[in-house]
Amino acid sequence: MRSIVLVGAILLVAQAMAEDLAPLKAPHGARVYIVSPANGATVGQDVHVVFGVEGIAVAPATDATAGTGHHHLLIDVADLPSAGAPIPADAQHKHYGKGQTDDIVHLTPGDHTLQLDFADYRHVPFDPPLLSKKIVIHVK
Ligand SMILES: [Cu+2]
Repeated sequence: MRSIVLVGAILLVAQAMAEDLAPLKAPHGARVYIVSPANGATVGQDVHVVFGVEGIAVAPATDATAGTGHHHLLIDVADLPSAGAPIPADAQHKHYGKGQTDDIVHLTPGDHTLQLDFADYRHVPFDPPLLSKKIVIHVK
């Protein structure tokens, strides 16, 4: 009996959390793009990646102002982060929660894909998601 009550309480909390993470609407016309490197570029192992955004403002993750968000760089990510949940934080999902608009990433020789996913202060992607084109670079 007690465990049923406990499970019920956990489900209620989980439901409340899921509702809290409903994706925010992306401003109409907003777009995100990789300024450099160019798609198909051959680069050294320390890659300067410059992030571009239009129609939505960059802000630190501590800033919940509507119409703002921060960049996430997806490195060799095949499956996009799911809607309604924070983007994972690991070596393949880099967060720029201070509002950075570029980074130098160290990559191993070979082909790699780069893609930006611009998300809100909760690290949750917008609806529709603000994804850059996915580019392929060749690392020497
Ligand atoms: Cu983030």
